[in-house]
Amino acid sequence: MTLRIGVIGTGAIGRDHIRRITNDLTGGEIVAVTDVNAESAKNVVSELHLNAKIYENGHDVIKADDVDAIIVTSWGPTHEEFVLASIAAGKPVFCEKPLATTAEGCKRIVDAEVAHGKQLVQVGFMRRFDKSYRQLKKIFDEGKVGEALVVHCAHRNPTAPGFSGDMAITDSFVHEIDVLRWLLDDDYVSCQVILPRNTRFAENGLQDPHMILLETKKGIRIDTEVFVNCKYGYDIQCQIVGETGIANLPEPQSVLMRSEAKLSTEIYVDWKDRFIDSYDVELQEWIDSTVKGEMNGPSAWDGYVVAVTSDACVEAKHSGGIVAIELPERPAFYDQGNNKVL
Ligand code: NAI
Ligand code: NAD
Ligand code: ISE
Repeated sequence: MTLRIGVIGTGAIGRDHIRRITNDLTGGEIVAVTDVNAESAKNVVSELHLNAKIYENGHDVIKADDVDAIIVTSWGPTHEEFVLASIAAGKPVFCEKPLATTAEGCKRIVDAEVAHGKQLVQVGFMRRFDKSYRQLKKIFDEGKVGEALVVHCAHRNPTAPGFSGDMAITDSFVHEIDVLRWLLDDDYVSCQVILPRNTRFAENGLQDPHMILLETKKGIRIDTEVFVNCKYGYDIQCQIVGETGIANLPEPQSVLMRSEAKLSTEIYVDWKDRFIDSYDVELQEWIDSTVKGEMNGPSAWDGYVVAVTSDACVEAKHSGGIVAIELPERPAFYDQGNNKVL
């Protein structure tokens, strides 16, 4: 069976997901698209030679009889509305992060999904599908470095066009929030944000970099440098310090060069390239499991936990204090997936 997919939002990542489903993956076909910028939707249909209908708005895509499943890649503030409408229509929905821009919005989605009675929502946290993170998790789960004590991370973008306010946390650091609780099989209890000297390259009054400290239930301490105008490249680092050893996230594969009196390897500059394989695996697994009637990736609950943690980090940034991260019990409904965290 081919999964007939409708896409809401044909910007940077929407277009990229449409391209991969159309050209690289199997089992899915884009049959409907929409974008508030009608020109953008039209362009993607003609440039990628899609046999897809262009709709006036997201709700018409969700309602269309020939659409089996939805991908939401519009701007963050629109996600909640489209995910809730997909649940109301009983259709599986893959939503790019954030699930909603507030924790309350994510909770409304969790409540709607639980009331519906079947898991329909997957959130676009693609690092869980990344080969290097999966290798690191395997080593850790096999006990090769013992129990984790400390984790050091870095999330660096060369530039951050369009970033303002707290987006380094709400748009970038959210990936660490998701992937680290999956990696360590733990949840967070508190956070603190330390603001170092600001780079002169930060625009729009942005603080950059941030040092974000998280403490987990098991007592693991995580420090992450989030530096979104680092200039030199797109660089994601993660090191687990365990009781008996250290495990590092593998560097992306690239040719080791000896040239011009230098021994060097390339560093990516774009998240699209660094995680290109992960997005492929993520969407292929989503198509395959959706066709089987399953939902195995990051859930609405995971999206909610990220939002609660991200809100606490924003509060900690502005207060300068240590902020508790408090979550309600996870509904038993979410035990059935294979992506359990705690
Ligand atoms: P973008 O700005 O390039 O694209 C967003 C698109 O949504 C635009 O074309 C806009 O016209 C459209 N749009 C906005 N409101 C709409 C509405 N109500 N109905 C239909 N279309 C609407 O943004 P980008 O970079 O593609 O990001 C989109 C989403 O993907 C964001 O939520 C972002 O956080 C997420 N994202 C996830 C990444 C990941 O690594 N998982 C990477 C980049 C973005
Ligand atoms: P973008 O601005 O390039 O694209 C967003 C698109 O949504 C635009 O084309 C816009 O016109 C459209 N849009 C906005 N409101 C809409 C609406 N109501 N109906 C239909 N279309 C609407 O942004 P982007 O970089 O593609 O990011 C989109 C989403 O993807 C964001 O939520 C972002 O956080 C997420 N994202 C995730 C990753 C990741 O690594 N997982 C990477 C990039 C972006
Ligand atoms: C972007 O929106 C993403 O989601 C990327 O994965 C992330 O690494 C980057 O920092 C964000 O700007």
